[in-house]
Amino acid sequence: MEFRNLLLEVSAGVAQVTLNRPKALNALNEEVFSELSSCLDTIGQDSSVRVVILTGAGEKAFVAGADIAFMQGLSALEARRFSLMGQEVMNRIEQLPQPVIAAVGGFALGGGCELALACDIRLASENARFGQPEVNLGVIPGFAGTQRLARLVGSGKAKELLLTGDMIDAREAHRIGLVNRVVDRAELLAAAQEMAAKIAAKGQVAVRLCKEAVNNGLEMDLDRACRYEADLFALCFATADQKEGMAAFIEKRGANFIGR
Ligand code: DAK
Repeated sequence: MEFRNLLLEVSAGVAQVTLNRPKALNALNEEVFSELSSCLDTIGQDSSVRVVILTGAGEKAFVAGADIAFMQGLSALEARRFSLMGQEVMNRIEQLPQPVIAAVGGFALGGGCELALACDIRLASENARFGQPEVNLGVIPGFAGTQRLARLVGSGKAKELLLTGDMIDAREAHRIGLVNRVVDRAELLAAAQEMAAKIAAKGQVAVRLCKEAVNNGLEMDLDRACRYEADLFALCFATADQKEGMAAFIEKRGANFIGR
């Protein structure tokens, strides 16, 4: 598939999606959201894709936020439409059957931080910077940042970042749980590919159900969530992967999962 603002490469079951507007630090506008939406549609329906990596082109930024030049002249109704488009893309990432790893090299600000938050796992390079600077522009985050950030790092830290607009570096992001791991800039994509390959080698039904269990379970009380987990666990026993995985363990060999 060809896009103006994205690069999509699929290899060995891993789709790498690169936001490709480096001159604007990969800022998000309607065209980018529309392309991301079709790209995610294609990936979601492609069962050969087991894991997705989302990253930004250039050395400086993952995504420096929503495109301020684009937003500057929006009417309230257009702003609402833009916000809903962005939220739809973020939700689609969260609900994509495959796990999504954000490889964050450089700035992840505003909508860029929100995009990383919608992913399942965040790897950051040493030079990564995170923040929700919307208050500096007289607005609040519009792509669910107030919600996902608070759920991930707790309301106290989230409010500090949201109210001050301060940027934090990769080490601090790691310390507060916003980032899973910090690596050298030169190692970022290799680290993401290595993690993706590790996940891609597992039973794919189980991988997808894990993502679903965590995402949906977090919206439930613990009793209901545990019963939900039991249902998904039971579902695994209807798959060839469960039979293969357990047989391989008993027979002391590597499992050969087929994703069914
Ligand atoms: N939008 C558009 N262009 C951007 C941009 C952005 N967010 N960030 C950077 N650029 C452009 C710069 O304008 C510059 O373009 P040229 O001048 O070269 O044409 C180029 O990228 C390089 O940027 P700098 O020259 O500024 O580079 P520096 O290294 O000096 O600074 C920086 C890097 C990331 C610290 C700085 O560029 C910066 O502060 N950028 C803005 C970061 C920011 O404020 N991000 C949050 C954006 S607001 C809502 C919907 C959505 C949102 C909110 C509400 N509703 C509808 C309710 C979301 C809001 C946001 O994400």
